Amino acid sequence: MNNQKAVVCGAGGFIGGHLVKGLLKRGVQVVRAVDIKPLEDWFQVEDEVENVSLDLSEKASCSTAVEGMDLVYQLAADMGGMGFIEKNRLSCMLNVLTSTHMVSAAKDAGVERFFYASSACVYNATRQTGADVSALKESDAYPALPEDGYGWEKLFSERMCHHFDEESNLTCRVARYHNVYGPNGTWTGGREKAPAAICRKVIEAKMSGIPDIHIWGDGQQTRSFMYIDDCIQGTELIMNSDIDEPINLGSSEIVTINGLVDIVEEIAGVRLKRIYHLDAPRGVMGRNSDNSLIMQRLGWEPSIRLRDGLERTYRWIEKEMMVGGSASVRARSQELHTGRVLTA
Ligand code: NAD
Ligand code: GDC
Repeated sequence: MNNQKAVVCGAGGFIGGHLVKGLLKRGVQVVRAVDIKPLEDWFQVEDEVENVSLDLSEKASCSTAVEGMDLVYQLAADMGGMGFIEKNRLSCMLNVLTSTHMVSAAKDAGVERFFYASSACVYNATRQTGADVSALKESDAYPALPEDGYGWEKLFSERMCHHFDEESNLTCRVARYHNVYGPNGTWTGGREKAPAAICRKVIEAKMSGIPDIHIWGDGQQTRSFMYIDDCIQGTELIMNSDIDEPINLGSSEIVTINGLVDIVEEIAGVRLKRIYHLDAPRGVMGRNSDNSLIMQRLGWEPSIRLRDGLERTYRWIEKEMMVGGSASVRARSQELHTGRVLTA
């Protein structure tokens, strides 16, 4: 792979930023990194790469992004955690422009391999109604009843990739990521997912001296969370494999949201009063990744323990919040405490 040229799209975001770094470390020649955000807003920037700001919802920009490339990693999407995707279904659906123009431009440019980042949100909602849900296997995406907006777009784009793979010379690989967390991700602002949000809320409580935590839902919901290093390794394995159908890339270590809070409290050395918001965005009641297929095909599955990944994530967010200053943290905590900002 080392003399092949790669572009990472969505490189200014969480997973894309780590992917550029991970590929470079493994000797892949990442030539280009692309994101719609201005460079100063990227989470991570690698100087040895050509870093470009382009709006990939436009076909011409996609052609520029993939020009001269052998490998394309398509992670660009307007997305976030439940707080974002439940209220921005249209923006999520419009990601179809980016996904479609990207795969089409890659084919036109004679790219060899195309990776598409799909999501566990493609799975049929009726299979995720209880906390004690069975782990989702790949076939559980059909008959289709995915998360409205975000999940429909991912499912449609998966199928688009499938047909490009089937009917053109472009080899497409698709991973269904299950909730990914780690340092250098979004931890505030409304797009953050539960692991980062809970770390931030615990740190806010500690710094402000207000010993409460606001939790969305009743805390009994279950999820599995994949640490970023496993995500990057799995992405590379899937990209280089002969797996021509969408495949789960997620941890199978299931935890309740209350259990997640327990772990973060333990890392922080605090116990907080829990306040549950039953009308806050909750998503499905239970979700876990069935890893039989990835084990069968790759002999590998994500294995970083949640406790270990959360420790690293917590320490990183804590550092970020120190830089932000404890005064702003106190003010923010105060807002949360009084219920004026429920979604943050
Ligand atoms: P992220 O929001 O941190 O990164 C996505 C990046 O895409 C952002 O930097 C954003 O600016 C960029 N982008 C959005 N629209 C664009 C456009 N039109 N042109 C160019 N760039 C654009 O998200 P992430 O967590 O790094 O997720 C990466 C990919 O993985 C996404 O496709 C996401 O849907 C998928 N995914 C992520 C998770 C997760 O838990 N993080 C789970 C399932 C799937
Ligand atoms: O946002 P998320 O991590 O996304 O939420 C997980 C659960 O944690 C939800 O039930 C939510 O109500 C609960 N929760 C409790 N408190 C909080 O403060 C909080 N903030 C957040 N964000 N959640 C809280 C995600 C999608 C992604 C993606 C992955 C794929 O759904 O948002 O875009 O594709 O799934 O697995 P989640 O796991 O529902």
